[in-house]
Amino acid sequence: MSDQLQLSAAQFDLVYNAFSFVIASMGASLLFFLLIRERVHPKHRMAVTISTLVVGIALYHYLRIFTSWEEAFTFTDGVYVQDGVPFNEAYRYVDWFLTVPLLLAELVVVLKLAPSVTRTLLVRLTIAAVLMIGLGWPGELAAADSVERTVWGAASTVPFLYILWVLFVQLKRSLDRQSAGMRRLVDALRWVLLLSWGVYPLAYIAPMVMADPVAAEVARQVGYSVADVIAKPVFGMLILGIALLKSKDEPARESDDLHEELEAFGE
Ligand code: RET
Repeated sequence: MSDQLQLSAAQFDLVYNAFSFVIASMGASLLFFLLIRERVHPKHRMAVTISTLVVGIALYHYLRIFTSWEEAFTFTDGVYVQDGVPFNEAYRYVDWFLTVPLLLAELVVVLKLAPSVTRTLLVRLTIAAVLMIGLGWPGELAAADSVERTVWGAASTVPFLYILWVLFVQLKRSLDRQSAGMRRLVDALRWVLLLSWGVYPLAYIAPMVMADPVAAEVARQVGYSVADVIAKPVFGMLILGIALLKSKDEPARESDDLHEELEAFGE
């Protein structure tokens, strides 16, 4: 995007530390989801498995983003000049291509709706997610004040709004059959999703609405980073909460394990 940006040490470090914070959050939640999975009834483990994959994929991408950020700048005369290898923005979009459909699948799978409803939701949400990211990408490459950035951004907003509509309007209907505790958790989940997903388009338009291109770049990187922590580990924790709540309604785990062991011996 903008070449030869000059960042103060504080601005450079803010982004650097934001990436570091994301790496720590993804790594810690990866471990946590792995350690806790035994506590979730096997019937509801799939959602937790998907959360584990999501934070694992993000951990990898943030390690690469972090290195790319370091390599893009040199420290000269007290400022960080962006004269190194171009910062690779694509890691973020590649990450979303994998993680956004997975996050949506996580949400749909944990609800345990009728198989036909689950299938339809998964297909529609995945297509919309791929369109949203694919249409946003050319705009991200375009200059801050270009018509392209506005047009691609607007095009990407269409599938984005469709996803929100499915989650808020359509899913609400299928929630009526769930328990009160579940409904509260799912409601919290949808708000966390709305609040974190809403940050992405804001980070995207930062270079278009902020006069200072350096401040805009810092806002964009920090915005995407914070949103990623809420959309992946925090969202994953709520999904885990739902899976644990549902596990309580299943037969005791010990007998289940015993049953599985007996089955393994052909009993
Ligand atoms: C773009 C382009 C501008 C318009 C819109 C966008 C939306 C992006 C979103 C991304 C969500 C990513 C998540 C990642 C977590 O793993 C592509 C920035 C609407 C909503 C949830």
